Amino acid sequence: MANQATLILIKPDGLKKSLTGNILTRLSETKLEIVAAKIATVSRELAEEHYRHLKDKPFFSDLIKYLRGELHNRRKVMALVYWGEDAIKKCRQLAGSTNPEEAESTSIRGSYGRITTSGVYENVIHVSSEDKEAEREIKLWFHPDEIIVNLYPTKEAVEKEKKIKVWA
Ligand code: DAT
Ligand code: MG
Repeated sequence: MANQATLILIKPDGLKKSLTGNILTRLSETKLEIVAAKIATVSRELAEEHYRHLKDKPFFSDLIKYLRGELHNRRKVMALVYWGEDAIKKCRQLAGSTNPEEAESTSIRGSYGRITTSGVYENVIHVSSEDKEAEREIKLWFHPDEIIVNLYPTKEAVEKEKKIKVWA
């Protein structure tokens, strides 16, 4: 298997439960390389685009609220890109099944996830499911220059009159 990239999100429940260090330690077992990392607030557009394959599901609006941190009063996620051999399979294995009650008890979701009474799967982390999805998601969450390796082709563009914030 060649090197591949995967997006990892530590979701708002993971941040609220102070699991960041723990999750990163578990993921370090994979010996994969972290090639991008940041804390990000999640706009409605970003959340809906991220989970667009689920937009017809009855739980979609709760899922969007969950990812945006509305259920945990933590309006942020930690987003990372892991890179290396078999990255998706290795990370998904450590994450465990989507449903935290079905996830192996030693997996991240099995250890720390829960299902709320309203049926939301609070499963602590997101891991891309396959190469194409990883590419779509990584391009959604990161700009090319936030990633320290060249994962996908880029082109040069000039941004005209864009206001940016600088240190005062
Ligand atoms: P995964 O995150 O394992 O790739 P997915 O892409 O099918 O799973 O679903 C994305 C998220 O949506 C998942 O992490 C939690 C939520 N979800 C999926 N199926 C659900 C269900 N039946 N009830 C409640 N939430 C669900
Ligand atoms: Mg998925």
